[in-house]
Amino acid sequence: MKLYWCPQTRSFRGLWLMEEAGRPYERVLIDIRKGDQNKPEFRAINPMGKVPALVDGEAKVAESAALCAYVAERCPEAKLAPPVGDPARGRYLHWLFFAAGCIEPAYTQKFTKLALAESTAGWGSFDRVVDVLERAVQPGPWLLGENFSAADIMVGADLHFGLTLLKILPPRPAFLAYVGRCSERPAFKRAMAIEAAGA
Ligand SMILES: N[C@@H](CCC(=O)N[C@@H](CS)C(=O)NCC(=O)O)C(=O)O
Repeated sequence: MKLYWCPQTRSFRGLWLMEEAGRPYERVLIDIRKGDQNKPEFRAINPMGKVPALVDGEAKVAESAALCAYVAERCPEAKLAPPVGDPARGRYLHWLFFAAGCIEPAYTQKFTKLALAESTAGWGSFDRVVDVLERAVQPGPWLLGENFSAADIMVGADLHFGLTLLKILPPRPAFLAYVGRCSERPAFKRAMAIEAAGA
């Protein structure tokens, strides 16, 4: 598998994912600060011209949550997703989609101070998303209980960057504890080291 990435971007999720998956993979640097994402070769992989993206033989995948779902299926030995038929799969999919569909737009709304009716915005409001996340990560250790999953990569990365780089999340104890558990994972540490070396 080839991961197309760029340091200090959302492609950290892809790095963490591949490190959790544990299979050998190739990293291809797409320097979005130099415009690599606009080259036709990369647009053929992700027409949006955004990282991360993944190529696996004939398969092309973009969107971080889709990468998570794809790699979890592709590498079942890493146990990054409950198997089909397991009731835990419901909540797994819920949190995977929640990260893309609710956390990201809630952050954007907070940054832009965009006023929207809660019933109209698909994510309700920033405060509603934050409260729901707090209840989700509180019991721990992971979103699905004892089993870490690719949903923790999506939600964990958003909470980590929400607390650190973006400083947009209130530092509630449940968030600090959950992000602390995420950042203690060896795969997270390896992904951070790759980021640091690439930056
Ligand atoms: N929805 C995408 C977002 C990816 C994204 O926005 N990547 C940014 C970097 S953080 C990017 O590649 N920007 C380059 C550009 O738009 O030209 C995902 O979740 O993977």
